[in-house]
Amino acid sequence: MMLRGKRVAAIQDISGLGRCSLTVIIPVLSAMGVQVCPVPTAVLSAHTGYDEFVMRDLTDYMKPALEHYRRMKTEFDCIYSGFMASEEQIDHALDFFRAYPGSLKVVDPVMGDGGKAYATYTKELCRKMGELVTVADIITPNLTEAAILLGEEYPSAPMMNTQIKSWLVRLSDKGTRTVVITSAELANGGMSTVGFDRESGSFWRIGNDYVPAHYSGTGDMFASVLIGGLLKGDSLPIAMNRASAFTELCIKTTFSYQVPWTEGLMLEGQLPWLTGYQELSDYRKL
Ligand code: PXL
Repeated sequence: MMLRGKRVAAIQDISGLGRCSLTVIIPVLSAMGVQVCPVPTAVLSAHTGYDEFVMRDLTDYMKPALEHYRRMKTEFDCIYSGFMASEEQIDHALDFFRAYPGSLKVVDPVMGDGGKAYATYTKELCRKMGELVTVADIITPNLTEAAILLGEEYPSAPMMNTQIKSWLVRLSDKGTRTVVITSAELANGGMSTVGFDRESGSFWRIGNDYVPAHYSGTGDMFASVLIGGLLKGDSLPIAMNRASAFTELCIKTTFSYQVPWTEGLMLEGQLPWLTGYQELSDYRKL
């Protein structure tokens, strides 16, 4: 086999304004030395959090693109899906995952934030996302998405460790080996990123500094660094640590400029952090 670096097929939209999905995933993974092969699902002038945006749906591009990669016998080390514009796009994403059973399969079940589903996410689309997570090796919901997937109310108070652990296990029961939940506020630990690896039975927690703001594309950044770390050989807690640390750095940078949340994270000046090798050990057992 030809020697090459790691390659990720990213089944994601590209939004002009607002730094999310491919405009975050490509720079982040490239800085980590991982090649991104974009499979664009839609082109938007700005993400759906803007009052106005124009969009061109690329659903009919997904199947021929997959067929082309199959004909070429293209190998992918990872297939990674995120924001989905329709149920049909989820069916095509399922075909991608099934076509590459040996790849690391990552589903970021993008559906909402802050306790609410995004405007374009109907009940049916959320139900279909529940189908997509069952084929993944790793899922990275935020707390809102975890609640939607489990049919639970968004927690109105900080969660106890026993409760968040049971959410992690119940999500893993859907068929996923590794579950990482972001933006979970814990009674014993504050704002945290938590993870569970079913094979080893281990639970992990990374503490996050609270910043009174949220920005679009934060979940895309977290998942991208997590994937880059895992593909480069990080253990799960170290990859979670790397993803949290870089995301926190970008959040704090952006917060200092007081730009609107819609603009996303000011990552451009921070990319060198990813190109160097950071020794990390800020994880805890959950
Ligand atoms: O970051 C998630 C995301 C990705 N793509 C589009 C979005 C969003 C979140 O709103 O609108 C188009």
